[in-house]
Amino acid sequence: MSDVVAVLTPPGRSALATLAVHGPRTREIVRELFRTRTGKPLPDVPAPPQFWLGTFGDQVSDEVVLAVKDATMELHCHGGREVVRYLLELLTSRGLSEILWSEFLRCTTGDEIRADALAGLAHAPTVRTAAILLDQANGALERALAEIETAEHAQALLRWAPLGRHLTDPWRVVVAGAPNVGKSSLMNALSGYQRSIVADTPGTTRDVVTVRLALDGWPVELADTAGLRASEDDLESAGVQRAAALLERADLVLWVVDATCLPPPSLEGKGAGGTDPTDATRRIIKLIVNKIDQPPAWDIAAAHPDACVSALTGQGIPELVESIARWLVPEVPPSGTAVPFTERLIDSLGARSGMTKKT
Ligand SMILES: Nc1nc2c(ncn2[C@@H]2O[C@H](COP(=O)(O)OP(=O)(O)O)[C@@H](O)[C@H]2O)c(=O)[nH]1
Ligand SMILES: [Mg+2]
Repeated sequence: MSDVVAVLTPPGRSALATLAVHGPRTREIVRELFRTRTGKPLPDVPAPPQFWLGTFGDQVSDEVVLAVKDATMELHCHGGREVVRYLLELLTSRGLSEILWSEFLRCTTGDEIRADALAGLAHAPTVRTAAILLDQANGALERALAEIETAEHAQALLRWAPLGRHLTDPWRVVVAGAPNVGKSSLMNALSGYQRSIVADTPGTTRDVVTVRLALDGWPVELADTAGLRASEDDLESAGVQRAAALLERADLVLWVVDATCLPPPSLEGKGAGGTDPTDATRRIIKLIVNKIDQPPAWDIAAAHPDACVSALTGQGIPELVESIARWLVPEVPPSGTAVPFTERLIDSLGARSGMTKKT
């Protein structure tokens, strides 16, 4: 194994930066470059964990805190780009290779699932998703995988695959429907602030507007689409095409209809996709009746809507938020549950359960 260095903090200016080093020669190299505050070198074999305040570098030297851990050492230094670059150059000139922080996690934890879970944690958008990833970093999935004996065991783990896919990536929720039914207004009501253009003229939303939200702790990317309507206007047609593409990759479509407008558009293609949990293309479509603050122009109950709201008055919006969370995550795993959270893990479980992935 070679000697490696990785910057653990994000690029850019900040108060502090952290560099981590690992490998057979790193201790010797760090001893050569590090001086404690009293000017002495590090003791021969510092027993971890230890923290030293000192300086690092031979000519220009910067103040650092050196953390000696079991398998690695960390340098906590000033966060300016030039300081970080100087320290990196010092270390690479002595033979260390610079690698990405995510690769560093892999080669120092020696446990791929833990490394992936820790890397995923950096991207977890909500506390709720971070908590599930922490469980996996702490071994929930590793233990469950070790205990798999039958195809049924693998299948049982796959039950959480649809959730596992969204621990770092938001669920995509698309607000769709005919022009003027109140899609942009609904999106604004859900996100709690004015975001899309709202107007009385059909076709005002010419493009796709997205906003990221946490609904009941689940990360959601909400997209407002141009009305699905053929148009002479080229600009708007482009928006309609993008909307169709967006619908293709949606996890949930909120199909909005207008309570005050006859006739209620038909709900073509309503219904969920396949039931195979290894299939990432499942899409749920729900019928949302909007403008219920007005007298209805048709028999709403007969259409069996999934939610009735008024984007204008906010009536039914809290209930809709709850429903969306439930549609996306019908069952919440108890803490400590093994959740497969990468496509690679889901695929290999799929193979062990005898399920074939749909293409
Ligand atoms: N009365 C009422 N009007 C609404 C409601 N939601 C939207 N509207 C109005 O319907 C019109 C079209 O809304 P908009 O959100 O732009 O529709 P979109 O074309 O589907 O995005 C606007 O004049 C809105 O103010 C509602 O819940 N009740
Ligand atoms: Mg609109």
